[in-house]
Amino acid sequence: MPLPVPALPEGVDPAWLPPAAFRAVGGRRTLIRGSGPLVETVHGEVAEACRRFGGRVVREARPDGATYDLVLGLGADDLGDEGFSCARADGTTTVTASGGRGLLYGLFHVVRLGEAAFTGGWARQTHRPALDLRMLDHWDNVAVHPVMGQVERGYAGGSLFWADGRARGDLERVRAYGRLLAACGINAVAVNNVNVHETEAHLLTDRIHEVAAIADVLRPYGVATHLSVSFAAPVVLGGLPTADPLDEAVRDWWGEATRRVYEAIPDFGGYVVKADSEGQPGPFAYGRSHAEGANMLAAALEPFGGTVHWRAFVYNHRQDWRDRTTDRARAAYDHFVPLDGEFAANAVLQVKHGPMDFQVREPVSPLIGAMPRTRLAVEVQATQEYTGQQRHVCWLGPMWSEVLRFRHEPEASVGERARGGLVAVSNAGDDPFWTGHPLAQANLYTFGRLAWRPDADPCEVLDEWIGLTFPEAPERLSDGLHAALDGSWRTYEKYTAPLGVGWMVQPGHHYGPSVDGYEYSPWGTYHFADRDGIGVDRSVASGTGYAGQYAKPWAELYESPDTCPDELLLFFHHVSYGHTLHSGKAVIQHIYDTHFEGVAEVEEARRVWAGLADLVEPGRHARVAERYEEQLRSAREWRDQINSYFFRKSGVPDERGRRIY
Ligand code: GCV
Repeated sequence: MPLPVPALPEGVDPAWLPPAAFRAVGGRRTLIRGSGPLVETVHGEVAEACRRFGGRVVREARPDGATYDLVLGLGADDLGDEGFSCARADGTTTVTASGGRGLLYGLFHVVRLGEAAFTGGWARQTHRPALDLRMLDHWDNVAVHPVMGQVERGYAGGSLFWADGRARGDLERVRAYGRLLAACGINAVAVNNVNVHETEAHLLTDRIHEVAAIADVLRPYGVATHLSVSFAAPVVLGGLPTADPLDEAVRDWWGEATRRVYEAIPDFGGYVVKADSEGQPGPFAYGRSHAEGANMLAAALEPFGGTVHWRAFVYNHRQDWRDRTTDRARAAYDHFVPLDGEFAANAVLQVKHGPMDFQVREPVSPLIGAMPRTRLAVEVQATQEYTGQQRHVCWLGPMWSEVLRFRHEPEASVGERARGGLVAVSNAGDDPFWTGHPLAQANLYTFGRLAWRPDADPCEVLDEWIGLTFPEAPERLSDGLHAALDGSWRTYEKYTAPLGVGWMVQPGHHYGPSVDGYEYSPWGTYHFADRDGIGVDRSVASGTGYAGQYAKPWAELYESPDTCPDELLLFFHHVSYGHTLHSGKAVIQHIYDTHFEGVAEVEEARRVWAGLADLVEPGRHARVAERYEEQLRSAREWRDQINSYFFRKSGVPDERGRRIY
């Protein structure tokens, strides 16, 4: 039976799958070959498109030798469960996959191509994902947390999965979410926050049926379900006196708990663990290493084919700001590199892309280049905690692409080293536009496509998103959308913390400027500005030694302010305000100029958007226009606070005499 396409609740935006995106497919005669649950999903998609656009779909070829415009079928090839091939000859476009997921991805490929899929003839092309795991981590709480709310760092309403303290009874919207994820290639979702509070801990045991209900609706879209678990679960849930990973009773407890999870969810993906991090329990309490902790969970998951994603975000969050010897940027490398080669085959070390915490500009984490004998997953943040909280337009495709193409050493890019997958903290919620800011949908889509092909050109992905989301857009609209998004990350960088130094946000919620907000705090995130200069000396020669965690040539390049790239200068060095950048500008003048430019760029983007009012549905246009007002207000606030702060510290006037307070 074909699986019906999910019905979107009234008022919910179809995002990058509006019915019109299926026009080319829906007007054709299609033959679908093969059987299995995901083939039924493919059938349902094509049947719905045909219903709208007048085509026909059949499952068995007619005996009279009828021809088809499109044949989607299972067949033997060497492209794995997720790959597919396609070709066009004699008026027929043929998509072949050896697995159901491959067939579904093949269908969405044809949808993306639109009319081009049915034009001319073309030789067989093959497609398969570069990374096996393309996952979203939801920082969703089941019960509303008194400080963090329903979704930690969520800017798109409540949780898609949880409401009123339990899994939603109506999961049709989650089904629609799974469909959107499949259409951009995402194949796994962790459904709860990595900060596992007590209510959420129970999802592992007595509340596993709620997770199973979510898994049931994601499965037909090829999306596997993962769960964040508490390292202390044997104590909190099992009543054991210890969670020591080498204790036999603890190991047995995890073995049994995991067996029950698989009883409920046979294709369960595995666990995500935040241990010894920002107050979460972990193996350090028992004098055990993180490899010992991760391997205990890996052993429990191994008989069932599951994986543990063990996060490397381990650092001292109770630092004394007076202590200049501790450098948070060093922490993940210092903790984990000595453990390289000790992790089990089904333990994946999940590393944030930068050494700190998803700032608008950070160097690529040196850890990613330093653990050749460990499966690594790289984690990025689609939810815009530090990049404007979905009130600002900040399309992160270019940043992620830079990270994925970065080579610690010539042999392999980050995209190639991420053998354990690419993971994003999701930016989606129950908001009618899914992501709060309608244009932030582009981040979710781009993440999926870059996880499929880390070397893809992000600008092409952006245009793909525009083409799907606005299938009938005249050129003026697609150009306007492209202009609003492309470059928005650099604009955001210009009007916020300068030259890679990071933070300067308001403590706690992290929105808006507060230059010294974290300067005297325990979090290890300092800029050290004084009357003479600014920045963190992370050189080996005179600083914390962090630059030495890289291989050559980066260690040498970052070591000296003369060779360090401008955009990371203050991350690696403390320099005077008069220090001349490679651009030829003094640091202080760069700060002034970029802050004025950043605001001017937001003004221009707002103007472009206003000019598109006749081409965008009123609701979407108004939502974006409203957010541009806030972005502009906030960007001006950033500009004026940052410029005034550094003018007051340095006493150096703007050489162009602009208004500074
Ligand atoms: C889920 C940052 C965020 C936290 C988040 C943490 C993490 O510190 O501010 O909200 O916790 O990263 O990645 O675990």
